Amino acid sequence: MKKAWFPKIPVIPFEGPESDNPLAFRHYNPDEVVDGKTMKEHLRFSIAYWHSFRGAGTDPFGGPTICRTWEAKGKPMEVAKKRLEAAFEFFTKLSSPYYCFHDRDIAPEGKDLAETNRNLEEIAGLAKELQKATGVKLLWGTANLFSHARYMCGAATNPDAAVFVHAAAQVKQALDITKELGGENYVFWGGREGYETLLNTDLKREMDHLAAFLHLAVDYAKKIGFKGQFLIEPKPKEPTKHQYDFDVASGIAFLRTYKLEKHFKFNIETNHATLAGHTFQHELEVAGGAGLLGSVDANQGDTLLGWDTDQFPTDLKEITLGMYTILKYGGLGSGGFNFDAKLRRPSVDPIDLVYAHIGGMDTFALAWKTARRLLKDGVLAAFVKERYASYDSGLGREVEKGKTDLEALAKAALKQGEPESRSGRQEYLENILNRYLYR
Ligand code: XUL
Ligand code: CO
Repeated sequence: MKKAWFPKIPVIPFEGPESDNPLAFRHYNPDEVVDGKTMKEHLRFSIAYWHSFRGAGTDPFGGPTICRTWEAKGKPMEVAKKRLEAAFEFFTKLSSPYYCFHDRDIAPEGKDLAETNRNLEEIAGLAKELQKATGVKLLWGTANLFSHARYMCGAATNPDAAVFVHAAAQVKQALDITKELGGENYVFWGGREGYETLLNTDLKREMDHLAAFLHLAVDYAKKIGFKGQFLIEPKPKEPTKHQYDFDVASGIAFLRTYKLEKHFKFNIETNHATLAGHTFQHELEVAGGAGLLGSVDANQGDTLLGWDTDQFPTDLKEITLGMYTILKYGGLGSGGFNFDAKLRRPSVDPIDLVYAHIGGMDTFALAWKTARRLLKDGVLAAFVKERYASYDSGLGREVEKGKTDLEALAKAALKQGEPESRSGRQEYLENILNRYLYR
């Protein structure tokens, strides 16, 4: 790459937990081999193009606060190219093996769809070169079907079929370039696939249309030989009042209703989980239990704010519990940990972006190490196993195997008397967790 866009930022070294160098990793040691794989390969970190390279600090009350050097001058396509070079320099300096983008993040819209498509194709060509030169790979691609005014009433769920058609064209090209760039997954986040009011909405028809849209994508992927994993990213609301992919449980019902469950897994985002009134771990448990754990959008919300603040993740307890569930279910497969997180509005310097990612990566690396110890020692698992032991034999076993009936159980209940009261030991277990978190 020709020019250093982050001249003051070195390749971030690993210096260990005792280091007080703010520009060093304390827990993420990309090259350390653990169980035959490097930490880089285990953790599969990814940087989100939209926040880190398109985010400018705007909020509903104010315009941009952040202006990077590569954005300062030039035509949109020239800026897009400089931005892409800056991004790959950043990915490399942070030892992030992956990145993710929406089609419209990397290339500007043209005067019509044909020009927009050409812009994207050209920029994707440059992305391919930069991927080759740096070894950074594409974790997933997606299409932005929510920013443009045409999508104000949804994309696949828009009442106007012409908008559905436009969105389909966008997904077709996004799939083409994701395949071309070796993307390992493809994400659908239905930001505007929901409604503002039921007064003007045919909910059933909209959900049918969303399913039809996803089937079209699955069929096209098959046709072009795209082998990546399709992912649904649930979120209950924002920007819509109600989004159809509300949470993992409603997502599973949707996928099964429309016979899509073989083709999709879930991309679970921490802040979306909390917006749905769940914990991050809850969403991972529901997906893991259904064998549909796909990938993670790593961030965190703010308990005092009711919207998607997309902060960089620093909450060790929340992430360790999530990581515990992920490891318990055998990991994320082709997924990874994508930092779908943005700087706070006053964090205007390039170095803030570096601190933010160091913090996020170190939080996940430490959480991963702690969760591995928790699993290896088996303290929580042993307690849970014992708690359900009555289902391992006798009547409990018959219930699980579907080999009993209500009459037999009613008879047994008369015989066995009142069930014994047994403690759930929550406080004891919380103390154990703290011993692992803060030792
Ligand atoms: C929005 C969000 C998206 C998706 C990709 O809340 O999380 O950025 O991750 O469209
Ligand atoms: Co996300």
